[in-house]
Amino acid sequence: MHTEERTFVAVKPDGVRRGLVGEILKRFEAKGYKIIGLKMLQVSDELAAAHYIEHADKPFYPRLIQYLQSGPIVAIALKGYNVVAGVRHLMGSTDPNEAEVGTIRADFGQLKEYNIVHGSDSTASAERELALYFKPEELIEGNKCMSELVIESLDAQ
Ligand code: 3AN
Repeated sequence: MHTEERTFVAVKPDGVRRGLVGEILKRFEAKGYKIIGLKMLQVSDELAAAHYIEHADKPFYPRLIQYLQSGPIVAIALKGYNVVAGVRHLMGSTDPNEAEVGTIRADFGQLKEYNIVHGSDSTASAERELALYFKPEELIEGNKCMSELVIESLDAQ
C-alpha cells in the first residue's frame, strides 16, 4: 500500500531574488507532487532560530540565519509518494558543486552557503517545519487533480 507524505520546501532568499521561484515550482509540479500550501514571507528572528535549531552550535550558524533573513522566502508545502526523499533528490546535495547535474542546486547554485532551496530531511522534520511555517488551515489537501474536476463538471451538466 502506497501512502502519500508531506514535506516542507523553501525557496531561500537567493532563489527568490534571482527569479527562480517559477522554475523550482515547475520541477516539483512536473514530478507530480501536489502543492498544498504556498506563501511568501519574511522570516522573523524567532522562526529562523526555530527552523535551524539543530545547527545552533555550528560555525556557519550566524551566517545561515542572516542568509535566511536576507530577503523574502517562498514557503511551499508538497504532498506526494516518497516526497521527502524525492524532493531532496530533485534539490541535489547541499554543496552545489557536488550536486548531480540536473538537480536544482547543481543547475542554479555556486556556493553551499547560498544553495537556493531547503527541503525537509525526514518525515518528522517535515511535520515540524510545516507546523512552523503554516497554520493547519493554510494547508489545502482536498484539492482534486484536473481530470477529476473535468469529469465532475461534465457530470454536473
Ligand atoms: P540541507 O539543506 O542540504 O539539508 P543541512 O541541513 O545540513 O543541509 O544544512 C542546512 C543549511 O546550512 C544548508 N542548506 C546550507 O545553506 C547551510 N550549510 C550546511 N553546511 C554548511 C557548511 N559546511 N558551510 C556553510 N553552510 C552550510
